[in-house]
Amino acid sequence: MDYFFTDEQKELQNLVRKVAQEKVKPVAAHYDQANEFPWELVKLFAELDLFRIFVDIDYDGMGGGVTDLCIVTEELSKACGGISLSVAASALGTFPVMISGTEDQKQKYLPDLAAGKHLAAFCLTEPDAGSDASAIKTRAVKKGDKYIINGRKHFITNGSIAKIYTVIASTDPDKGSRGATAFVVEDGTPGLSYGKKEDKMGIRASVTSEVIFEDCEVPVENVLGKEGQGFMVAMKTLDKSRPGVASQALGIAQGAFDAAIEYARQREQFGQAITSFQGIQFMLADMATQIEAARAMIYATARMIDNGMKNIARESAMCKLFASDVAMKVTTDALQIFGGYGYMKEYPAEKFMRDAKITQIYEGTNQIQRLVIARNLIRESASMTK
Ligand code: COS
Repeated sequence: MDYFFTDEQKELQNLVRKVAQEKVKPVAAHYDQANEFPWELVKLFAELDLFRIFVDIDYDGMGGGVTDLCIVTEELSKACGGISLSVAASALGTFPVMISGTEDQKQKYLPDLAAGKHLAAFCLTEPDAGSDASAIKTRAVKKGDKYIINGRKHFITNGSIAKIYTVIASTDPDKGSRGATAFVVEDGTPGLSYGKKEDKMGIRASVTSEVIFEDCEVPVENVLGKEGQGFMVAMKTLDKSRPGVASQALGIAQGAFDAAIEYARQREQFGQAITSFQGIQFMLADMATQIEAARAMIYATARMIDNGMKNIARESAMCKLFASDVAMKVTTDALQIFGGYGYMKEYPAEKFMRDAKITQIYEGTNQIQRLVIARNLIRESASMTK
């Protein structure tokens, strides 16, 4: 299918596809097994300007928006869903500055993030506030020209390796979601430390850890948007980044499909390649169709976002819901095509399946995506009948 990418986007796609297949794929199993962050590859991605593509041109970015970020994430995820996250998670941590930052904040933080000199991380989730994001307990108390932050964020992608943390904390607990405020906190700020590094089922090349604030002082200049707008900053950030998770799921699904069809062409049973059996053919046909449907939805939504469409919560949630469910189904079927070999770590199928699972969970579980979609549908229906 043709997604009508510009010549520049096709060039980007070809470049990242080549890098993913030649540099990422051969080391994906190593980083997965070692549970290690791929600093060497991140350096390469920075040299190739992959951290620049989604950042606005005024701040040393390339202005490629969500579409180009999805192209990069899809291609890298075909080779490794964990390694692709080094770019995608930094984008998630960068979006709050792009969405709500002042001119000074943008000038201060975005050029280094665009250069890949620094990574960013987004800190919303807490041990007791996952789906219920407005239940955060991390407190920020204003004292003169500073805020003192106390609390614990967990399951933070890029936690401990990022330089820039965009943090949602409560400045007025009585006000719930209207009492949250977004901040930028830099690595090295006294009172900021890192806790447990998670040992995960999948995306093991990505670092996930606790981020701890103990009397962590940040200047008032580090507030993103206005006090009390933190929940909205978080929601707008997630609206913009969920198509990125969807493209990660898409890449993982495509990678698993490519491995499965190649294996099926070579694997012989009953004296013939297993691709000659209708049981396998129908599985391949369904997998490819689902992948293409996810791709169509993701790039249509990404284009919509880049064209400035305001209310994108529903479409963005739809992308993540659909693509991550496709990834889980396709990677499970790919493993089935590999049969017993698929269950073994020597073959790539089981890693695709492990990496796929998180896409149904993070940046909002798929149950939360359904809730977002339904609320928007009902609101829209009510406004049409008024
Ligand atoms: N854009 C802008 N504003 C939004 C918004 C969006 N997409 N979604 C909600 N808001 C606003 C609402 O308009 C409301 O504003 P007012 O108080 O001015 O009316 C406010 O935010 C609260 O919204 P709502 O009542 O819908 O909040 P809920 O507590 O019911 O929760 C969900 C909303 C469940 C959708 C939210 O908590 C969520 O997305 N949870 C999942 C979080 C997540 O993805 N976690 C993963 C960690 S990040 S890796």
